[in-house]
Amino acid sequence: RKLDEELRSALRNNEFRVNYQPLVDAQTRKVVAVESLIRWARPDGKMVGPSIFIPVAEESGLIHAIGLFVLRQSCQDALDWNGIKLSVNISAAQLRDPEFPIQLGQILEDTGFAPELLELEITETCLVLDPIVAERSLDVIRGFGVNVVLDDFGTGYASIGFLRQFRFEKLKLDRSLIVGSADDEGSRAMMLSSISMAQALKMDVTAEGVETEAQADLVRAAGCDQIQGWLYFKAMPADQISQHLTPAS
Ligand code: G
Ligand code: G
Ligand code: MN
Ligand code: NA
Repeated sequence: RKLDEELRSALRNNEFRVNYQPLVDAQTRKVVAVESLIRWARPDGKMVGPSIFIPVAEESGLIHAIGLFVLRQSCQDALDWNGIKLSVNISAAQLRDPEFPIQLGQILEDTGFAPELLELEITETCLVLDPIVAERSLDVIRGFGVNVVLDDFGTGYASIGFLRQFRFEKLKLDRSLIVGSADDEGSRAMMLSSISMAQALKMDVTAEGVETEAQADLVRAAGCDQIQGWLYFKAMPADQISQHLTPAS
């Protein structure tokens, strides 16, 4: 209740910030995309991470307004970034809102951001809760040219049938699959078979949470397309992204 009210006033007072974590091409190691990650800069100077307040925002319904803020800010910021992709996290509640595709279309129109460069990261929870509405919305969203990415793969119950039904353009392997992969045979087997499966289904694959060269070597050898993790970059404010991009030729 109290946090809920604080979030409302945070939104009114413009206290949310969007940071961006670069993703690199597994082979060239050049930055090919960024993921938007929200932060709350409180008036007392504290920075609060999304795992604290996103669940509260989801419960109170404030996630709709916060989510639209993140999308608009991200599309605006990414206009300057030489055509790299922009990946934005979308909550289940947002995807279940029938107004969402219309609002997304409006943001694309207002900002002039190229829909082909936008990816929405969703988790399987969205789809399990309400597969009919989700599929209808995803059709509209894809009609704009926006890609759909399954986030946090390896933490839930996504079946192969499920992956085929929703035809995601990309799969993001959760960092729990990566962490053990360099020294634990079970994790490595799961990581390798997830990558093979994604390739068989013609999906791009990103490995998340890569922190060591050993993990990067492993996922690169397994055929991962992109790598995201502290080995290469942490999330940073918008004004620090350009310096990490290769100039457009
Ligand atoms: O940046 P960090 O690791 O603290 O993020 C924690 C969680 O918050 C992750 O699961 C991430 O997907 C989620 N998250 C970050 N930014 C956003 C956002 O803008 N919208 C939603 N719905 N989730 C976000
Ligand atoms: O759920 P989602 O995949 O959207 O969450 C992304 C979160 O993972 C962000 O909060 C980001 O800060 C965090 N993250 C990104 N790279 C790394 C990493 O290399 N190690 C760890 N521990 N967390 C990471
Ligand atoms: Mn994500
Ligand atoms: Na993830």
